[in-house]
Amino acid sequence: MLVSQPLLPMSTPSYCLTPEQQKFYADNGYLLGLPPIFSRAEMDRINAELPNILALLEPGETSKDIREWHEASTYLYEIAMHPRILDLVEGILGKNFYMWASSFFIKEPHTNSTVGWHQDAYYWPMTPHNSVTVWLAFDDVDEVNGGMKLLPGSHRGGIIKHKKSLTTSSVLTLELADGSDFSADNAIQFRLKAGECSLHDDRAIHGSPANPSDRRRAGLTVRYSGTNVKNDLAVNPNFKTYLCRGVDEFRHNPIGVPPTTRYGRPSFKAVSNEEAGKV
Ligand SMILES: O=C(O)CCC(=O)C(=O)O
Repeated sequence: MLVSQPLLPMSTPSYCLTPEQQKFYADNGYLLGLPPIFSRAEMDRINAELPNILALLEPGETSKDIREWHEASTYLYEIAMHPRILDLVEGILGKNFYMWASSFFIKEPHTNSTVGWHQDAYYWPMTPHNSVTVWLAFDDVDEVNGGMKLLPGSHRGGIIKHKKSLTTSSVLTLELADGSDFSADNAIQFRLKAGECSLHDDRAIHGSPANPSDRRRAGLTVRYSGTNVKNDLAVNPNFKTYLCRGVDEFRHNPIGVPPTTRYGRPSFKAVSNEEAGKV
């Protein structure tokens, strides 16, 4: 389907992070309590179009295989590049940053898939660590339907070696063990309404349990990095950047071409450190 009309209005009230929120993020590695990115009506429209993206999955694939489809789908690109989101990210990364990844974490009701404790940075061949994830809630998300948990301050403790997942329920193949690698005792429960988002640092330890509830738990992660961050193309050769704000004065990375089709999937697969056999 070619682009007909935009999914979302682009002229929006902007919200800038306060100095207190910026300090909280720097100290804790995450941010909650932000004003909604999208209204209920906007989220309804976004959710109504989600099946068109899921319909592009091939036999044997799951929603977890939707990685970097913003490169071929204006539906996802519009969300990922929406000014209300970019305003928040600018408050963390500063004037010059790009968007480079998007993926869904969808847990249907009564499903046992989990996300093992991990640090995103362990999976990504990117240096230095100057990346933030926006986790946009497509549903109301809480402790009942498998909402994410994160260990405050863990982004300041360095990158820990991950081991092969012990449980088959984790959608990730590498994880950290609560109790031996770290302690999750002080982990914070993320709660979001549909249309709200959280922010987290690429080194923060986080994960999420299964969804035993009657409610779906769907979120879209979009990843942004400062222009000083370089991807190792020997690991992830199809890496593409979309400049969000400012200028790319470093020119470390290839530049992507915005999509022109509402629902599409790229012909390549993104490659993590683990998938490339580097960790
Ligand atoms: O959705 C989740 O439960 C986990 C998300 C995640 O691991 C991430 O955003 O990096």
